[in-house]
Amino acid sequence: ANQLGSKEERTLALVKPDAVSKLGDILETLHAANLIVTKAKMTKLTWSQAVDFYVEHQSKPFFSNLVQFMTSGPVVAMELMGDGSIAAWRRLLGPTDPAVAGREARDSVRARFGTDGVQNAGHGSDSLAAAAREVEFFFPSTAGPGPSNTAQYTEC
Ligand code: RTP
Ligand code: MG
Repeated sequence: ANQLGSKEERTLALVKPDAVSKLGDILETLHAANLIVTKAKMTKLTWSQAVDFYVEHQSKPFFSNLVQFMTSGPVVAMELMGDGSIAAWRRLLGPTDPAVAGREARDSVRARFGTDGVQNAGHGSDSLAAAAREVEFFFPSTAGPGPSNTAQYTEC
């Protein structure tokens, strides 16, 4: 079956370190939008994990600031499921820059909880392929039994 637009579409939502204290508000926002949290994990990314996660941005001028920020405290990773969840969650996040979000999407997560252009409260996968990669990144399905399945992530 074609997953595009299906009720079972999944995406990866990250609550970035600057917004982890607002997790309750963000869960309320997800609930109001009929997005279901099907997996969740709080973890502190290592430098190398943050570099891997954002490897597509490695040549951008903000890359080291981004990795510094993403490793500055715990993040909350969630798999979301719902009709058009990839676009729906990015719409709830709002524009990348919280200052722009404050002008153009005042109710968005980034307008409400973002800090600045790098510290912008949340991340959402931007395609079906990215969602598949990013859900697997935080919730690997291939690891066998035993502690190695989870030991790669730091407890908070
Ligand atoms: P994300 O990937 O985190 O969901 O955000 P996005 O698609 O809206 O933005 P993207 O262009 O993919 O950028 C990834 C993250 O890098 C930081 N950033 N800083 N200072 C800057 O100009 C700048 N641009 C991007 C943000 O944390 C952004 O979410
Ligand atoms: Mg992006």
